[in-house]
Amino acid sequence: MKNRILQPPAPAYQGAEISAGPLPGLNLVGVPFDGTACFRKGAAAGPAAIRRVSEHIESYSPYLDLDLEEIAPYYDLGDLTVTDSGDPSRDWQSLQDSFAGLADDLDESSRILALGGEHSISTPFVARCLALYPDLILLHLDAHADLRDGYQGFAYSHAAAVRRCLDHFGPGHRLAQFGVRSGTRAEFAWMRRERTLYAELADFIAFLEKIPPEKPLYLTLDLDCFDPACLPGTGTPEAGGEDFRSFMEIVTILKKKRVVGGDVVELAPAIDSTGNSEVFAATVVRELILAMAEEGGHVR
Ligand SMILES: [Mn+2]
Repeated sequence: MKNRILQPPAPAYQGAEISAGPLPGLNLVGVPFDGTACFRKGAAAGPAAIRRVSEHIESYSPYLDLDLEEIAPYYDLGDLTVTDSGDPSRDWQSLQDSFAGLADDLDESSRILALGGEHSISTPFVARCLALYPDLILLHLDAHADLRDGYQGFAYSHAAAVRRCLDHFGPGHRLAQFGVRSGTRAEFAWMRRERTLYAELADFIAFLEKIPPEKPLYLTLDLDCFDPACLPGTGTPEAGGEDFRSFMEIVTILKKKRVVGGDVVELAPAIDSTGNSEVFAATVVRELILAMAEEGGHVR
């Protein structure tokens, strides 16, 4: 791997060596960053935990009837280099700089599945896809609305993740949110007014089903959208939430759609001493790799 802004990946999810030129197809990249977390830190350890436990789960998904070993090649680029100085602005800038280095190696055919890290890491990845696709739909699965215009004095806080993505929206872009059950009165008023929130799974499924197959989608998945009973290892858990079955109903539809980018954020492995959360997260990542592998007919 030629790019010095990336640290080498762990063995799991590691694809073939990439020699030169734009990075083709589907690429994983870890973003071990939790510089803006407001409650409990630990999401910086997310990418390493997902890679570690991914070696111990099956490569085959009975839900999608696809196998990681049979799909088109995908690549684990390793982790973006980020700093942890305790100064959110400085650390956020280090993330921007590393992302800019990665973006130099991407072209329109490069699709990224980013592994957080906390939710603030999504913004540069989402912004790249918004710039490439003027009709992109941003799918936001999260317990939190993330629509604040900054939090605790910092504009790029993870509590403002979606608000910062909206800064990059053009007239043809659309936001669709699911799982949100925590936010301010103002955030909920905005979601109701703009009709971005799907409160019931059936409504969200119906919305997804109707999306034309060529429409570009980006999925930003905050793992705290799951019920804390399923996935307690996250910094800001919320009672209630989704389980794996309802998630797979969504993924089964996404498999038929054109997902051009995504991220899975907010796994904080140390918060769950049983280790179940990281296994859950790795399984979620496996399903998303399989669902994204087919975009553009890349399956062998
Ligand atoms: Mn959240």
